[in-house]
Amino acid sequence: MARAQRETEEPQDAPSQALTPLSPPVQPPEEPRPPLVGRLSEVAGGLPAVISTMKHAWGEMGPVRGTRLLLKVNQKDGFDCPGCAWPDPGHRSVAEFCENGAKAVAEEGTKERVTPDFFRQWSVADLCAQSDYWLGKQGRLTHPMVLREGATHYTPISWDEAFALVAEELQALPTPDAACFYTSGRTSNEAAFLYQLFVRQFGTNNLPDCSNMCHESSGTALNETLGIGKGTVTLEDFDQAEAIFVIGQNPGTNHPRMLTTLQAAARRGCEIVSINPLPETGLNRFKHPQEVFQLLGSGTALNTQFLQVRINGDVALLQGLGKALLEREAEQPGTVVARSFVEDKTLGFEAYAENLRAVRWEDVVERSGVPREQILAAADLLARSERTIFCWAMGLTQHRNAVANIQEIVNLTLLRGSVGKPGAGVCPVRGHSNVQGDRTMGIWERPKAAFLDSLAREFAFEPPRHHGLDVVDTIHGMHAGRVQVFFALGGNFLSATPDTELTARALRRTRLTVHVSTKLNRAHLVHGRRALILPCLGRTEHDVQAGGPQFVTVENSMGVVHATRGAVAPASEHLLSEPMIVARLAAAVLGERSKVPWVSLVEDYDRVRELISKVIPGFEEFNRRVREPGGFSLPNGPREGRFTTASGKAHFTVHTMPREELEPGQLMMMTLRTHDQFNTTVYGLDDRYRGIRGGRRVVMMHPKDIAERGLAEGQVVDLTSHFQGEQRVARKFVVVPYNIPRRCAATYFPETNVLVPVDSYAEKSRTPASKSVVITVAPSVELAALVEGSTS
Ligand SMILES: Nc1nc2c(c(=O)[nH]1)N[C@H]1C(S)=C(S)[C@@H](COP(=O)(O)OP(=O)(O)OC[C@H]3O[C@@H](n4cnc5c(=O)[nH]c(N)nc54)[C@H](O)[C@@H]3O)O[C@H]1N2
Ligand SMILES: Nc1nc2c(c(=O)[nH]1)N[C@H]1C(S)=C(S)[C@@H](COP(=O)(O)OP(=O)(O)OC[C@H]3O[C@@H](n4cnc5c(=O)[nH]c(N)nc54)[C@H](O)[C@@H]3O)O[C@H]1N2
Ligand SMILES: [Mo]
Repeated sequence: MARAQRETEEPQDAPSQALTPLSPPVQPPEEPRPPLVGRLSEVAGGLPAVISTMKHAWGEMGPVRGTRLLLKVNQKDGFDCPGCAWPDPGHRSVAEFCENGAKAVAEEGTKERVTPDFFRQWSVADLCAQSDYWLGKQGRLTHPMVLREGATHYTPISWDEAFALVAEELQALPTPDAACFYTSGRTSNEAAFLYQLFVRQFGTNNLPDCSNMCHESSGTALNETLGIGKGTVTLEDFDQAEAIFVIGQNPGTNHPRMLTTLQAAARRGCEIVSINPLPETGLNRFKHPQEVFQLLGSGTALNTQFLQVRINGDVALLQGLGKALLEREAEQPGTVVARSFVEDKTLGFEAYAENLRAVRWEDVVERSGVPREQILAAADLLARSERTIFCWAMGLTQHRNAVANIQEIVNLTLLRGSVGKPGAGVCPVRGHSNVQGDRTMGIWERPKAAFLDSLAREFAFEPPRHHGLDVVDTIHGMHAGRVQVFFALGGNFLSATPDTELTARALRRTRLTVHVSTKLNRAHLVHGRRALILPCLGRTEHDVQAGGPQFVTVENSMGVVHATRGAVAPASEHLLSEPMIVARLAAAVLGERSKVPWVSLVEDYDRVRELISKVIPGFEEFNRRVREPGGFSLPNGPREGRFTTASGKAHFTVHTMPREELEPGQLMMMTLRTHDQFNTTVYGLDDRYRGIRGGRRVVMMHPKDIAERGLAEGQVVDLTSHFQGEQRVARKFVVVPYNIPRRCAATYFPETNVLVPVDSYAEKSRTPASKSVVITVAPSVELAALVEGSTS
């Protein structure tokens, strides 16, 4: 079997923590009952959203705490929603949250607790047998816990001893590069800034983060072409756009408040085009759950055009759009191409145009899967609209050619002169609520020289200049024994990363794994020789330090930096804030080596912000400006038509249309989020809009692809992925016929991360290609039969 084949690749010199058959499983267990499949929802929001909001909020937190917390979400004196990074409007309503934001708040605000008693009852092996949903439901972590070498259970440890333990392991390393420091995107600016400073003073740039798996492709693509790794629009631009393209994104589930913005745009006549392999409900019709009259009516129609692209058919489609625009320009010169913009502000137009002239329509249609008339209709809108915004998310960033996907969007934008003016621009819609801010604060394995120079100047030390490890490198590094300490500020590295089984073996080879977390997750259960869980305050909670009550800051998807203040008492008196954890750790590890007054800095977070304002451009007078209601916007050259590339111009780029790589019988699989999860956190077992309930192990397929394989609706199948001669298997998924293009399939993340090959990632950005997984589907083989088969 292919798994055995990978096993033999394991390096011989790695510390002996090899996976024995006795090691507990690393994937979530199968569900007891098959899911129920009903009809797709036609309308997003509405009464079901209100009911679900109340169920989660009151169910987890009780009516008093629940209502108190919800009324503080995204308010100017409240806390930033721990859900997505969609910005808040200037004028806030009393209830500035969505159904899924309420679930995120409830998940953190829950009344349940995971105490030392809980860990006494449950061994690590027993916890492994529980589902992700169950793990999350046990509640908030209350005490620092340690898993000592050879132990079966986590036991309590004091904070001092915990920091000393990390210091001891870090100091024993042959080189600082033998440690990796991961960050998930909920970490505040203050904690992130201190963390990267600590890591660089320790001596490494090994700062992999969730962004490596998320919008890294967007950052890479935009940096190269526009000179900034971020979007160029603000929320106000949506009020003026004439056309909005939503590509590879499911806002109804993942950015529900974006539907309010799209609804307002649609009501004033802005046209919305959705490009997606699936007819996602949120983009179809929307009833605002907080508009009482809306709850009963039929909702607002949102998209005017839906282009049902094949998985990874976007380069073909976007090139088709460009080709159509150039053909119109040839017919009526001077009407489509923004000549003066292209001449004054850009480079490379001729090469781009020449490439598109050579592109054949047959290839565009075949590889995109979208009929030519539909492409022409969308091009017609692009040609008419003077103000177009392009939004996208994971449907574009998680493919081998992800950077090309995004740069083809940039090409269209430049061709139409649709950037650097109101109502127009590019909008990568960020995931985690502060993932963008963490990057701004220096959480990056490939920091720019200018940033390191500022650190060096302000803190009088020589930061490491060589690039550090990203997520993919970190997995390989641990697996090869080169990385021996893994530290995570938030997140769930085991379940979020590709190649779950390999990542598990990698983590199990380390000397120490440490997780700063709010909730229990599978990454705590697949550990190094020793392991620590360090429980921290959540964003919803009061943060009081020696200098009094504190607030922290975050940056939303559109570059607005603002304050966030907790609204309720901490889940346990033993929790520390993230900035405090980082500061005490830094003091314990660096000791006399560091001149930074770590612990006194975090007595008052203004002191941390003072340092940020000295190091990071755009944060001048940080403490004053962040106290203004709504915060402040970071500078953004391209937004003002100033391109910050080396040439000072925006760049057109030329890309080869990717080829279809499927062999007969194979499908292209994308891994998606349900309506009931936040990444690896599972809130419930329903995907309401897609009509799938009570289970997550499903594979959505075109009815003809099901029939062609002799399969039937509801049948239990095994999925096998194929990559460079390697195979990976995930068992027991239920077949669901779905409105999806031929030879495409969809499953849920993280259950199918086991199928994503670690070395299948985007060119340049190295983002795992978790939306381009080549699979075959076959009737499930019972384990017994399998063993028989392999011994015969
Ligand atoms: N409630 C909730 N909110 C979230 C999250 C969550 O898990 N739950 N996660 C947060 C995070 S970290 C992120 S990054 C975002 C993720 O937000 P999304 O990117 O919306 O999340 P996905 O579920 O990965 O959905 C990808 C979408 O792209 C489409 N797609 C897949 N492949 C292709 C393709 O090849 N081409 C095109 N055109 N479309 C494609 C899919 O059909 C799907 O609609 O959401 C954030 N917000
Ligand atoms: N196959 C596949 N894989 C994917 C994706 C995909 O679409 N398909 N998406 C990728 C994307 S876009 C992303 S962003 C990554 C997400 O990767 P991660 O960010 O690593 O994962 P999360 O599930 O968001 O992390 C959840 C955990 O964070 C902890 N946590 C929550 N709040 C806090 C807090 O305030 N502080 C601290 N310290 N901890 C907290 C909790 O313990 C919780 O269990 O996954 C990636 N993986
Ligand atoms: Mo993300």
